[in-house]
Amino acid sequence: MSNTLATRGRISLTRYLIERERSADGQAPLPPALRLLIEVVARACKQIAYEVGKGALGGVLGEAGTGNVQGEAQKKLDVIANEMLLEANEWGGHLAAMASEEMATVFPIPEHYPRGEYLLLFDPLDGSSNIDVNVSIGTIFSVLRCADGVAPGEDAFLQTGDQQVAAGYAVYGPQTQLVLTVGQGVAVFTLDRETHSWILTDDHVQIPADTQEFAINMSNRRHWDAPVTRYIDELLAGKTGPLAKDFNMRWVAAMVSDVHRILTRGGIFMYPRDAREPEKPGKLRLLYEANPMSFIVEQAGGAATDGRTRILDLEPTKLHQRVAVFLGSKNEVQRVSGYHR
Ligand code: AFP
Repeated sequence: MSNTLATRGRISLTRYLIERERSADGQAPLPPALRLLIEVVARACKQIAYEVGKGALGGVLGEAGTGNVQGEAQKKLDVIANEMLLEANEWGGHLAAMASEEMATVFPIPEHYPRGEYLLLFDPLDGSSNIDVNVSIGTIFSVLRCADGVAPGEDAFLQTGDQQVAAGYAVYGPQTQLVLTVGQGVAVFTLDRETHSWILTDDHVQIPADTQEFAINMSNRRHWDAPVTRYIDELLAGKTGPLAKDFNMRWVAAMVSDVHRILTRGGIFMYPRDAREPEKPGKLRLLYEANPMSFIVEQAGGAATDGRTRILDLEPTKLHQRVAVFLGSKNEVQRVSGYHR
């Protein structure tokens, strides 16, 4: 808990954003339309949190009986969360279009609604394989600007991650939390389930540069490239190896949860490319998973690469393109990236 909060009492998300809007501390003020966008997304995440919490009682578990553009079977909650985000955002006048992991093509704002300057991308329910076993899941979102005069089609979304104006995620776990950056550091809000408000609980998130904890799906070891195998073997060698310290391992299989742990206590998260599908550069999607998470991690003092290149510098060519991801404590991300180079 940073001392700012201790002296200011309960700060709601709305107050936090309005104070950013009036920013007098030399930081770029937050445009009101962007404040509205973030509040609408945060409200939709609250709705999703309540649906998630119903579980079997709400008939939201199991498969939807449909597939998505990724070739994955959709869970009911994938579809429910996607529809909640579309419905919440399509009429407000703050967006030009939306894109989602669950939709093959871009969703332009319907003609009968006003259009705005922002583009919203999201993974409506990240960690779907955890839904039916009651393990944390989340929602990831990213906000870009639609350049003046540019039609809000797929090409408008193909911007490097450093063009993001905001990014965040909600994590539906023992606590329901919203993590947000507008390029001025990282703030964490916790859902007060009695007043149904997002309340600021940390506004100076910092990732330690060093760590003794790593996150990777070890079952893929035989499929990794040599630099990854070398690095992981050094971590496993602990005190007896070149890194001269022991490491712990965690793998939640929901990126939001592994990233949240890293924001909270440090660590390195890795999803490298592997030989199972050599034509794919990785499993995670660049535009609505890697880019928003990399923006947040860098704003908290961490680093994020695809093994060689800073993720926020990667030039996208397709809406659903995938990327390898190494992110978290800066010194470890630099070490494993150095092995690739
Ligand atoms: P699902 O949404 O299909 O469960 O995938 C989640 C995810 O994209 C990411 O959130 C996890 O870090 C990663 O995949 C887990 O992948 P593995 O299931 O291969 O470990």
